[in-house]
Amino acid sequence: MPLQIVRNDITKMEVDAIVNAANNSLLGGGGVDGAIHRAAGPELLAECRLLEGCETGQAKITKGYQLPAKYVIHTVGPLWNGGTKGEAELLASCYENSLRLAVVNGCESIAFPLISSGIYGYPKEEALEIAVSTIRSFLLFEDTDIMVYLVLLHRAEFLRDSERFAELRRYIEDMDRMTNISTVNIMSEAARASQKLEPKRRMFGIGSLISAKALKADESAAMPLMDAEMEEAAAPQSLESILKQMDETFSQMLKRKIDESGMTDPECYRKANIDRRLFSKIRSDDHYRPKKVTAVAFALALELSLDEAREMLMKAGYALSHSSVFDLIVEYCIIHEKYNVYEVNEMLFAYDQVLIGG
Ligand code: AR6
Repeated sequence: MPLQIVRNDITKMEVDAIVNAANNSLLGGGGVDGAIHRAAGPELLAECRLLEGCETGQAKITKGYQLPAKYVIHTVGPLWNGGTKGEAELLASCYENSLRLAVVNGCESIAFPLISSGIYGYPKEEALEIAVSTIRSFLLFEDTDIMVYLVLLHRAEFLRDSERFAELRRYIEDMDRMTNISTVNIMSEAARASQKLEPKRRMFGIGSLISAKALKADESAAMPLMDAEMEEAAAPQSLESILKQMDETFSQMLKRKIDESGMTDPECYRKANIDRRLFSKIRSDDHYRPKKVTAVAFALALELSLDEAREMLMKAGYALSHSSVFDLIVEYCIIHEKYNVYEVNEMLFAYDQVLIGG
């Protein structure tokens, strides 16, 4: 998986390079900077003294000394100043310049902390959004197979409660009510307390499962209509279409769908957050059975409809169930055409689910 979000202490990461969220002097400090210097030993500071500081948004490289990582890339994030002082651009350039420096130095893997989101006060949610979108663009548009880890020290509750995921939260809650699945631990108490859903809202939350014409203002009328709609979706298929589906394997369907989409193979596996070698394996073996996270990644990258996604998953032996949080998030994203695998992974990470890709 070319970009993985993980929860860990960055000083423990066994990668070619770890990134340090430093200050302009490069002479150490608190937070992740302090942790890296402590773990690397005094030789790191000695080498840093030779670098003569670093501009905000730029990056410089040193050896890793006693760290498991071969290199430390020191970058200086912006101090949060309300968001009007070019903070977003500066933060994005920290990721971009660090990635370039890593590639130029032959690194095959790199781990980032969430730069600026601690002592420098950048709102964590926005900092994460910038990190993910900048890394994504780099991986999509630069010719590199570098493996990137975004390392978060703590759980990402801040994401689960964020406004950006409010609709997803409602969707999971609605499904929870409908299916009576136990998602007691899915939502924080704060999020639950802040959500008093009005009937209409709830209906729209269930949203695209119900056709617009079926929506009525009266909540009690919504349920039977919805059941009918779901039954319709589950109507038996013709024998011919079942046989056709049985004939085509996952790998064959993937190749056909890539051709139909007009994408090239690299465009597709990069968009799916899939490693080139894994893609080659799937491509060359018609009977390859991918993991569910891999199959889902391709369904999203190919922007399949929910029915097509279900079909593709079925070929690999999987289904989407309403009693699994992972499946609900995937279903929500497909229904709402949120096909950006990297953003889907942010949602999955927020809910402590396994991430998509391979
Ligand atoms: N592993 C992974 N992430 C960590 C670790 C760790 N060991 N320790 C902290 N974080 P910060 P900044 C997270 O404050 O905001 C220093 O004094 C932390 O939870 O380290 O860019 C420098 O010298 C947060 O999400 O860096 C500068 O003066 C993220 O790393 C200033 O702090 C960044 O927090 C830079 O501030």
